[in-house]
Amino acid sequence: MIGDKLIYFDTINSTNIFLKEHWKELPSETVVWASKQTGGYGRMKREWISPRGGLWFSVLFKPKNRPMNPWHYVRLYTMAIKNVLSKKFKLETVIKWPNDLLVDNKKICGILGEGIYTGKTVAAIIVGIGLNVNNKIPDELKDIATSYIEEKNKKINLEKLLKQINSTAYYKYYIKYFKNNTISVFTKQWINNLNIRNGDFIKIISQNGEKHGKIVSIHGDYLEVLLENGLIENIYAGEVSLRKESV
Ligand code: BT5
Repeated sequence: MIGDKLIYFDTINSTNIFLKEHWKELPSETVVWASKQTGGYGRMKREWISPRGGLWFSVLFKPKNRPMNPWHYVRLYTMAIKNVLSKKFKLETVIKWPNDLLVDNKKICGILGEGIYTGKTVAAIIVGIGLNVNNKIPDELKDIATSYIEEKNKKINLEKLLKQINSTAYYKYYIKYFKNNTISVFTKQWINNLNIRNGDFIKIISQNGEKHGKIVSIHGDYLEVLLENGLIENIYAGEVSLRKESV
């Protein structure tokens, strides 16, 4: 089961970095959890603010006969956390493509998947989960982020929450769908839970600037988008941030 091996730190630079340094000697499904991170990061090495009170953890997967694409494992955790927050804690969230959970358009959870390659094959996948739980949101993030305590004015026991998330990920999704012939069923479920639909107008923000377009079709790892210049382009999950636009 995910988390049978659990490594806990009071304070660490980043739980993802720990697994990047130790993945070789650790078994698949090891969980590393820290009460506080001093060097937490997100995609494109953006800072992830991780004070005490939040749930900061990473999971190691060494997939044998299982899908190799790190994005499947990011999706696994968006679904598991959405499910646990709704069923056990009465907090509804929406999944923002490709890796966030939002409450009223504010980010409560961000997930980062990283692949470790030996040559061209993936030897390990590290999924880092940042969930704002009992932590107050600092002023600089107030407009874009929220936490469970800000929404509900209640606290959650972090160790119990961690176990609930991992067992939901494992029993509800991982052992059912994480096989090469059933993963597409899971991806479809995930797409149905997204806050975007075919036909939505979106703004795509990447390192090369902004583009506007209309979604033609939604896939796990990319969106097919009709751009303003009339061209259809595939927008890949690793590269862009999306802002939904009204017409
Ligand atoms: C993510 O990146 O959303 C993935 C974050 C993954 C963090 C976990 S914590 C455990 C593990 N160890 C790590 O070092 N990382 C993982 P991205 O989509 O790039 O979003 C980053 C952006 O979110 C930042 O640029 C800020 O705008 C915003 N942000 C930073 N800290 C936040 C927080 N605590 N809550 C909400 N938003 C935050």
